[in-house]
Amino acid sequence: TSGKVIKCKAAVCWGAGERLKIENIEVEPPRAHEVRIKILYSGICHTDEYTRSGADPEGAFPIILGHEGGGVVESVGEGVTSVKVGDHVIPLYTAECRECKFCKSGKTNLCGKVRTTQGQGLMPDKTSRFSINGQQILHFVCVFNSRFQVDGSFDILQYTVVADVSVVAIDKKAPLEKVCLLGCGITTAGALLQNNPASGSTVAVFGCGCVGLSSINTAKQSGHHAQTDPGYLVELTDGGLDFTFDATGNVDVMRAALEACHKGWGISTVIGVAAAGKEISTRPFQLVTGRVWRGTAFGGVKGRTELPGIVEDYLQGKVKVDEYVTHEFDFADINNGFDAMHAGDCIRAVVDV
Ligand code: AHE
Ligand code: ZN
Repeated sequence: TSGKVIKCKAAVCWGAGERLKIENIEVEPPRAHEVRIKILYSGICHTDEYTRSGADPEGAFPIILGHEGGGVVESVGEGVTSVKVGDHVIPLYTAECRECKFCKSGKTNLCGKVRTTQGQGLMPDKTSRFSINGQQILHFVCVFNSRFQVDGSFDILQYTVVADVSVVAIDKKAPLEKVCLLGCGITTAGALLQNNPASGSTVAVFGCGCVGLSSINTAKQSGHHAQTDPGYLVELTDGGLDFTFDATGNVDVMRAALEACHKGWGISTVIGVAAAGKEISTRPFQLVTGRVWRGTAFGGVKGRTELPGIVEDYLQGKVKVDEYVTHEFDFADINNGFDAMHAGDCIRAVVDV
């Protein structure tokens, strides 16, 4: 298949608020510094639903959603040295080029190299690798949910194309149907560790989806006391928490999380993604009196440098992943995976692409 267009099926969202439709699409080969990946599994994240629903100010259509994938490198474009055909990989919605101002700063995991085009649903050269009868279909962040047939054969394969700075090879021993969650939810929850909390700190996490629950485990495993009941918090902690996290995306909850922080030193970290037009507010006095309001993406993790180590930690039982997969769906039932997120009993649904 290397160097050839692959014909396949993909779950396409044609417009804001529409259900995904399974369509025949064409996937072009990777160009220079691009990687074509056979995606085997993809988790469904609230951010996929957020964009599908029309709440994302950057949302553009038609698009193929998905950004929590696990797969195998099918082919690489010219100049790709970081991964090779056959590698097991996780695509990264937060790239790591190691060359831009952000990457070189040593202060952030955010990378500037592909962010602008990624937000437009395009590859770095401002084009898409996906099309339907010549009509361009956009990429979402970096992964591609699809099931498709290579010309004339009955093989079921599934592919996406990403920039080489947006993908990392991991240990082949790790089950991709589980560690795909490290492509977003579980890794994002590592936000706690970014604050270098002293052992014994009090931590509250607002929002108990994949990110929230995993944050609680991170807190517990690093020797902190985690609580999730906001009503109980300020009283219980004699003045407030050392650290709080919003994993809801609800701006009122973000405010509550800040204000549940201890005067003088409490740090509240925003992880949740809020809808278009939403803004946060609090009395400035909350900050004057020493609370810090901050945010983080992808848990502050530099994907290419750090994700392989997180996979090793998972393999050694130090990072929980399997526990968060509560639902599994076939590709044809992908819309049911989106419905499951609204039903309340779903931590993560993984699609067998
Ligand atoms: N496009 C939105 C923002 C979306 C957003 O905040 N995305 C998260 C990843 S969500 C994963 O589930 C993020 O980390 N963003 C960092 C980045 O560089 O986009 C908007 O409001 O415009
Ligand atoms: Zn996500």
